[in-house]
Parts: sequence; C-alpha cells; structure tokens
Amino acid sequence: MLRPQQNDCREFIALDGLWAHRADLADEGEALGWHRGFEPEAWVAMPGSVNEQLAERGLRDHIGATWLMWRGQVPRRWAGRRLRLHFGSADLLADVWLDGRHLGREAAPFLPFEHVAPFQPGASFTLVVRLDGRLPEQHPLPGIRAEDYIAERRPRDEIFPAVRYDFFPYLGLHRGVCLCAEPPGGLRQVQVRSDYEPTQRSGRLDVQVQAGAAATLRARVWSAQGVMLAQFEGAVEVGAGLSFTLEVTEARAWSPESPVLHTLELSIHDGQTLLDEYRLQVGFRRVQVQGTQLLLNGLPLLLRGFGMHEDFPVLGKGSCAALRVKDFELLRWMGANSLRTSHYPYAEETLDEADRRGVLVISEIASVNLDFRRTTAATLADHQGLVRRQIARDGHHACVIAWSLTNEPGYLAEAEYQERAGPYFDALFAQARDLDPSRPMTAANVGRNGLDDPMFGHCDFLSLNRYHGWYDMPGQLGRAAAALATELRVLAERFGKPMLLTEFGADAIPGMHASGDQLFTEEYQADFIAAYWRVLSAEPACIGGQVWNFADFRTAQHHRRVQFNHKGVFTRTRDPKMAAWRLRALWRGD
Ligand code: BDP
Repeated sequence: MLRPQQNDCREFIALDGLWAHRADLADEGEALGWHRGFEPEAWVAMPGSVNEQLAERGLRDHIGATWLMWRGQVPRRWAGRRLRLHFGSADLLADVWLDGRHLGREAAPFLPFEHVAPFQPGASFTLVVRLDGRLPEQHPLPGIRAEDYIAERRPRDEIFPAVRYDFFPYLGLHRGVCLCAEPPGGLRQVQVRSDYEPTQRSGRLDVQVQAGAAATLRARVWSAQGVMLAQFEGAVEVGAGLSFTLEVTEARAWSPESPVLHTLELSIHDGQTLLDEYRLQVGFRRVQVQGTQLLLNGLPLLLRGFGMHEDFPVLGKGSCAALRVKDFELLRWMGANSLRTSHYPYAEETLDEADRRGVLVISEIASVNLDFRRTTAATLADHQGLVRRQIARDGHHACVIAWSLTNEPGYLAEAEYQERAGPYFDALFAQARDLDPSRPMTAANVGRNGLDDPMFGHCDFLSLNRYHGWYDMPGQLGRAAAALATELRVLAERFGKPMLLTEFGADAIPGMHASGDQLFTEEYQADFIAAYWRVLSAEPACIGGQVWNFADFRTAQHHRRVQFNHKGVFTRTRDPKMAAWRLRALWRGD
C-alpha cells in the first residue's frame, strides 16, 4: 500500500470535511440497514474525533457503535484507472461499506488500510463506516468490559469508559480518508532501508519495489539542491518485484544537527511511456547499539525528549498540521531531540516533520498492558500483523531510530507474565528483526516488573518507565532518586545494555503550589524531573530520558485522574508549566 501522492500519474481527492453521523447506542444500525445509507443525526468534521465534537449530545464517553457517511461522486476522467479508498486510520475498529457492499473490517488502530473499490467513474457513491472503540480483550491493545473488572476482583467498576490503558479511546477517522486514482499497473509497494558508513562517508539505500505490471524501473537519488547523486535501472516483475541498492559516495549524513534529506524518485516505464512515479524523502544514517551506547553515525546519542500523545481539545486525536508545527516548535524551544510515539503509530505527517527537523523517533506499536491471562495465539498473530504494517508504513523514515514493540506488558497478572511471556517475545522480536535488521528493538518495561522482566533479554536497549516519588514513595524525592540510581546500576551490571528512561514524571495541576515536596504542585513536578535527570546523567549506561508527558491529555474517567493525566510539562492547550522552564534550562544549558 502506498500513501496517497499527487504527481503526473497519481491523484487523489481527500474526503476531509463534514461526514454525516449517527450514534448507535443500541447496536442496531446494521439490522436497520444503515450500512446502505442513513438519515444523519448530526455532522462531524473529519479528520477529527467524534467524542470531542459531539460531547454535548451525550457522546463524550460513547465508545460503542458510531456511524459515519460520505456521499460523493467519482470524476468521469478517472475511467480506466485503479481506484482505491485509502484510510489514514479508522479508530479503533472499523467496518466499511461502499454502496451497501461490505468492503472489510479492520482492527488495526492508528494504521492505514485501503480497499481497491468498485467505483463507477462519473457516478455518485455512498461510503459508510461503522466505528467502534471496543476492541476484544485478546487484542494487543486489549479491550475490557466493566463487568470483567469486577470479575478480576477489583473493588469496583472504576474506569469509564472501561479501557486497559491511560488515554482516551477516541472514535474517529483521525488521519483522513482519500479516494485515489492510479495507473492500473502502477507501483504498489516501496520499502526503503537507509544506511551511512561514517568512515567512508558513503550512503546507501536498499530498496524493494512491487508493481502491478511488468515494467522497467528507474530510480534516482537527488540532493536537496537538485543534483542527481545515484541512479539505477532494472526490470520489475509482477509478484517477485525488484530489490536493488543505491550507493552514494561523499554522502551527506542525516542527524539532529544536520537533518539532510534526499529525494528518492522512482518511476516505471513501458519503453518510452511513463507508467507511474512515486517520490520519498530519505536520509542516510546508521543506528547501532555498541556496549552501553546507542550510536548514530558512529557517535553516541543522549536522548532528551518526551513520551507524547495525539490529543488536543476539540480535535481529540484528529490530525492537524497547525498543532503539529506548534508541538515541534515547542520541542525545539525546549532543546529536546527525541520522542516516543507512545502508545501507537502517529500520523505519517509527524514523521515527515521529524525527518525535516532532525527529531529522533522511537516508533511504538499499538500495544499496551498485555495481560498474559488473556493472550492467545490470535493476540500474537495480531501483534505481529501490527508490527509488519507499522514497519511497512514507516521503515523509510530517517527519523525512526528504533521500534518499541509494546508498552508495559505484564502490568497485570505478573505471575502469568513471568511464566508465559518468553515464547511470545521470542516470536515477536524475531519477526520484527527479520522485517527490519537495520534498527534496534526495544519495549517499555513497567517498574513493578522490576529487574527481571522477561523481555529485557530481547531488547537491544532497555526502555524503563519509572514513577518512584509518585506511585510509590510519594512526596519523597530523596528516597525516590536513590531507589532509581540503585535500580539503574543493578540493571546495567546485569544486562550490560544501554538504558533509556522512556517514562518518568509527576502530575501537576497548573497553578498549584507548595513550599515543600507536595504531589500535584508545579514545584514538585519540576523538582521530580530535575532529580531524575541528575540520576540518569550520572549513570554511564543511560542513554537519556523521555519525560512523561509532553502535554496533559484526556484519559477515561477515573478517581486518579483530575479530568486529564496532568503529567504534561505543557498544559493540554500548550502553555508551559514550571517544569517546562526547568527542563529547558537543563537541556539547553542556559
Ligand atoms: C505508565 C503508562 C502510561 C501512563 C503513565 C501514568 O505507560 O500510559 O499514562 O504510566 O500513569 O505506566 O501517567
């Protein structure tokens, strides 16, 4: 699947704007024939989240069936072309119908999918999508029902809507939908891995291409100044595709200090006739783990950054270019050089922006809180499917320095986790390494699994989420810092691998202050982060830290959350708290 692109051979129409909406509280839409079209109850703007826009209709916490419809017309000039519907994502679960015909069901939240669709050029069409936020409990991003919380002998049904993770399960077409027209025998898939050899200063691209017809493929690498640096020509076969390598001598490397991008231009031809073309931005760089260091182009990295969320008032998780620019400007203002796409793949435009700005990205698969009482063979198969699709989508981005395959597995049911997780991780990590041998693999460990998490052995560098001083040892930063320092030392000695603190932070309600260590105050959050930064800077095996979180974000309702998770160093509307200023001083050294 290729991301929609506009060029001489390809065009698309973005179905952005108002979609007809109907909530389906009794789950009867299909029985009532809504998949063929329905009477709208309201209109919602996509990309966007239904729960934010229609909160006042009582839908803020509705994560059950929700129907969206778009009526449009296919241009007559598109006759004879391959027409496909491309969804940037449809979250969390989606069924799609075109003119009453079921095209498919997707349970791959935050990932793109497509349907080659039987459109009639010149005719109108009705596209209907049924969204649902209730993923099954065996899913790698597990769903849960309130009843099951009680069966787990929790004191009460305590999270609304019931979820297994700490972010709101917004419903929406969050990255938009496109109707694409392409050449029938055009390019179908492009996979790129880049490399840079620092001593030779040479760049390399390993490229794999699939096309819908046999053709001659031409590849060219252009510098930003329009100089052609390398080229290749070869025959691409249907099915087998074509794999080749492009080498550039005296290449300019990509790095945070100098995020040099090149254009990879691919085209396929039948004799002198151009059949299709596609362009990607690529950068030459090498990421390696060596001893307890993470190297970029041979030099050690110190990661300064954040775990983030796609979350903003009114937009929910809807992709917004202006918000994206603002967030990257704030990262720059802070002196940050990295982020983790906690806890799911972010919009592709975010990775484009990170490529352009030299921000290092740990790209995380949509998997949180795997509960080994409930995982089945299907969980692993689905998880591997998410890994495959995410690596296929994002593998060409220079900014992606590692894959995080899951967040905090075994947070629940530790005994079952210790007993059953081994073979699960053997298979998960092996497949990921096979798909992308060029990048380190990691996964974020929850503090309570402590020092012998079964996934540590599989990770190239350890990713640690720690909350001493918050969830344990509250209000006691001295004890918390000492506990952290000891733990890091033990892990460094035991595993001899680089370690990254992928989460550490404290909630601060803006405007709350105190004269001593007091949870929820701005002072405590700032002191907490500074204390952690001191400890991790003193540990030689530590390759940096990513504060939890960049900005406050909406969660399900729970007595631990004052409307939002307030661990942001920025408010939800991006005003800096005291901690943002403190970190800025630490990271920029001024
Ligand atoms: C971590 C989770 C993250 C939560 C965070 C918190 O990885 O999703 O938001 O804790 O509690 O355990 O703030």
